[in-house]
Amino acid sequence: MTKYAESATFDLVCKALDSFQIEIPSWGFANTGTRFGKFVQAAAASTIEEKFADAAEVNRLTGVTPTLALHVLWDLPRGLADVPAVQKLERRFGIRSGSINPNLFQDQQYKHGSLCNPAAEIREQAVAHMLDSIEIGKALGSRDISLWLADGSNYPGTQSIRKRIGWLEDALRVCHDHLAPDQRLLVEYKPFEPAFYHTDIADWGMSAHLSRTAGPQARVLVDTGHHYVAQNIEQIVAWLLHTGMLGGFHFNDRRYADDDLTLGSIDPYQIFRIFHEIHAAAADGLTLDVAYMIDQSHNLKGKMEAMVQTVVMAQELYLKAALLDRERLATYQKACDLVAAEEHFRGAFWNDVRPLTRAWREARGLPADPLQALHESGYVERVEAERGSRHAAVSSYA
Ligand SMILES: [Mn+2]
Repeated sequence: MTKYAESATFDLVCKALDSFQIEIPSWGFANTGTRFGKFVQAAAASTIEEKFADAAEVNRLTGVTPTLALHVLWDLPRGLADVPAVQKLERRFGIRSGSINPNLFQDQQYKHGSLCNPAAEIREQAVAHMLDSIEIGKALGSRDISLWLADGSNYPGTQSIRKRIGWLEDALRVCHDHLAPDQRLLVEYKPFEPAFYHTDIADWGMSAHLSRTAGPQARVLVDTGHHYVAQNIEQIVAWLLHTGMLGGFHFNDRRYADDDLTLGSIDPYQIFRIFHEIHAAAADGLTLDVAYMIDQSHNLKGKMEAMVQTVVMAQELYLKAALLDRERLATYQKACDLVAAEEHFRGAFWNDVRPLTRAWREARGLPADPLQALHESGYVERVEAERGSRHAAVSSYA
């Protein structure tokens, strides 16, 4: 037992960290690139089996990542027919399928949109893919269908923005009607890219509207990278909490656009401020049902290292915000004691919680330093040797 394990603070630490789980994405383990190039990593996963193996290793090291987000087209290319194989991997690796991510951006027919395409038959194909994804979710016992739409247009006047809103409302209502009672539809937004004039779901207000018109099981998904540079994301989170519309997060960091950088690598204070809003809402008695997911795909960093680093960073920032004395903060806020409030708030951010997360891991029988444990395990070198020759063969075709 460390000295921390006996303190009152440690009870709070356990309460916070025991309740914080984070979902990792299957695509975070695969080779991906930028639109300019792809630097292939020999250790990257190329099959669904390898993605499950990597996820299991991250969960073994951190103890808080029991689910793997799946991408329908990449992980279940045959749709429902692939479900039994995925279930076998779940049992073998002790990892459950997490959110199901439909793919409405890759097929050629989606050049001018999917659920918002001006052609009714293409919209129908897109809805059919959504319904397939919902059925896959039911079969796998996955609760969340996580929708990100690439739809939009590149030039003014080329599309009817309003007609596309109507098509989208209709499509999401149909999807919602097919959800099982315990399923949710999460609607993600993004201001631009790949469309550069208008994006059909550009911000949280549009997501919230579409979720409300879809039905009571739809919620907004906040991807931290999907905002303009100066946007106050914690204020958006506060609004979504207040209105009961916050469904979950895709975590990553950004400096310029949707950069897919490791969570907290550029602005850890922002993630702390977001977590503060969540802890504050919980303390005020709001009912929360928030899915924490990572959405990062690293082109340069090692996939396994980046994933473990992200989970550890998320835990540290979550804990810093959990340990903030909110009663004291409320006193300062009420008195409009600005400097005291700010100093108290940022003091919690500067609190080094790493000895506490370490003590919690030891108390839970987990490696005290997951990143170091990854290095010592030799896992990356092992899979590099196993997978490397196959990647070399694959990349020579590309
Ligand atoms: Mn995302």
